[in-house]
Amino acid sequence: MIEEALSLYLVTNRDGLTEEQFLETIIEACEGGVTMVQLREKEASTHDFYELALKVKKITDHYLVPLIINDRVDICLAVDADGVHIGDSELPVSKTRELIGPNKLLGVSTKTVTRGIDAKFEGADYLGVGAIYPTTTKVQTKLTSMETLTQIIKETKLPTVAIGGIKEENILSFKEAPISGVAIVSDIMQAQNVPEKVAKLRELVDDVKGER
Ligand code: TZP
Repeated sequence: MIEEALSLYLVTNRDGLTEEQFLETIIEACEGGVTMVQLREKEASTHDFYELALKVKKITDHYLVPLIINDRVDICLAVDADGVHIGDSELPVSKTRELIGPNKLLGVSTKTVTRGIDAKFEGADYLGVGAIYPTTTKVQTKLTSMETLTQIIKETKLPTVAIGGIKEENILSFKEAPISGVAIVSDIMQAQNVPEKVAKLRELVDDVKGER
């Protein structure tokens, strides 16, 4: 299930959108064929994050698309999301697993094989690796090479999504990397025609995965 759910993973960004436009974008992305949604809120208060997560969950539930909460175990549990995605600044992976229990998904960001292996043994279900390409999305990150991405996947044997600067024009560059999918913010959130964009991205990622 996770292998399919990671195919086209929308990571949200509310910048420049009203709440209505934001929710509409998620609806259109689900209709278009994203396979998982991560609600990523870096500045919202706990209360606002919770309220927004409830609204997003109504949408993702309707489309049977798994919802992952970025960083916040408490929000994940409070809205009964499908999982949480954490990085180096959050609780340790093992503690996060303990808190969410065995049935929720746990994603971990990593840039190294060592961190990936540690994450696996502490209970990660999947890894997020990047930024693979330069990104315009507000994030503190360094570039990770295609070689490192491939090495992380081969050595951890965990389902892995690539992230960072991924768009329609460069998805096919992942043909040689054994990714489970791509995680995308701006190419979807800023698309003029979201369903059309998502359908095209889905076709490309299915093509990349289908090669194997
Ligand atoms: N982590 C590494 S790069 C990134 C995150 C959250 C942002 C990716 O955004 P975009 O717009 O798809 O480049």
